[in-house]
Amino acid sequence: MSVRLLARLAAAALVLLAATAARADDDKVLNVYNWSDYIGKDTLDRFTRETGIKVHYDTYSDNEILDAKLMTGQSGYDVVFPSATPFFAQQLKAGIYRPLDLSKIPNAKGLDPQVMNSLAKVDPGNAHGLPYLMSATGLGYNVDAIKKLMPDAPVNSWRMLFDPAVVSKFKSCGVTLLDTPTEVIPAILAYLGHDPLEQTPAALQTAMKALMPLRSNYRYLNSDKYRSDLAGGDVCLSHGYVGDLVQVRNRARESKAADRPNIAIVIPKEGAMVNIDVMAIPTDAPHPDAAYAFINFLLRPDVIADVTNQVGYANAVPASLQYVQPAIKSDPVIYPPADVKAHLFSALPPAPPGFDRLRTRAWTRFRTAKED
Ligand code: SPD
Repeated sequence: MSVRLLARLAAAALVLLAATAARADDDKVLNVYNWSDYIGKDTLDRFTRETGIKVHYDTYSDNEILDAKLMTGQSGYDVVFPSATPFFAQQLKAGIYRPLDLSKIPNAKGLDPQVMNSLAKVDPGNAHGLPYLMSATGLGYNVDAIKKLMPDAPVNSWRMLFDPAVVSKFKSCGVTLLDTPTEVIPAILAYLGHDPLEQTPAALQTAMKALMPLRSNYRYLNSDKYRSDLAGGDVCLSHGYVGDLVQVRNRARESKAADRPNIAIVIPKEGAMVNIDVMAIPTDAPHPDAAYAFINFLLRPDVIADVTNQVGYANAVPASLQYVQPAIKSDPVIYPPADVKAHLFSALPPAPPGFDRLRTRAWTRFRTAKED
């Protein structure tokens, strides 16, 4: 063999080695897109310590933001957390998720069969997504501020947000709504005594007719900002995800400020949305093996219990309850008792064709409507 040939072979071997090393390195990376404040402070570091996989972690505050990113394709994410209905259900129809290989997620065996069954209604055989955390959507309020403005306020009812005679009393101290029609419209339909899950032009019209004149009572529509504002006493009444409101309540309790607010949380008596956020792997995920390792890690009872303890959302792993703090396990807004559960509504089905556009248009009109 000539010296030149030997040199060429050695160079080729080096290139191959470098490529293999780069690929191995690449497998040690994971890109996650999750809701904000929805994981334990040290969960990602623990995962990296145990597996050597480095996590790039981005957050969003609305299903709509995740949806837009996923539907344009090539998001670059390996694990995402859409709400089961209507978003995950709709995205499944667009074929954007990989069928899961459950042999790579052995901890999935520990998932609550009831939650799996309810998820299977939108994802037959639980083929593409597994439950992460769950919560109702309700109200958080500053007890003293509300009492001062209306001593007999109907605090356990959606009237707080949607009855003009009630919500107008709180305008001065700051009322906020989640910036998503898939939460606000079912809530106002429940308040009006309609089927909260009806998605017809007539139901939309009913909801918007009641909502539009109320616009000036809401200081803003936002799914993130209200948390620091409510905890800091800058607003007094917020529509929010109960787990997020639990974090607000904790933050206010831990505050050293003399005027720290006393925050109460309610699931309104007319009923409220409850939803499961799902872990799923996009079809074009660049690191599917790392994604499997992460989902399996999150489903370990001690790991998911730690997440529940820190973020105030219930999980679907019954064996984790032994590690969940008693105060959280027994908190009726986090793990609602049967009588409250009976009033929760879930499974807003994927919108009929054309309805989504109608709803988005109506929502944009509402969001940008002029203040009085
Ligand atoms: N900060 C975490 C928020 C998680 C909210 N889950 C959304 C449920 C939608 N119905």
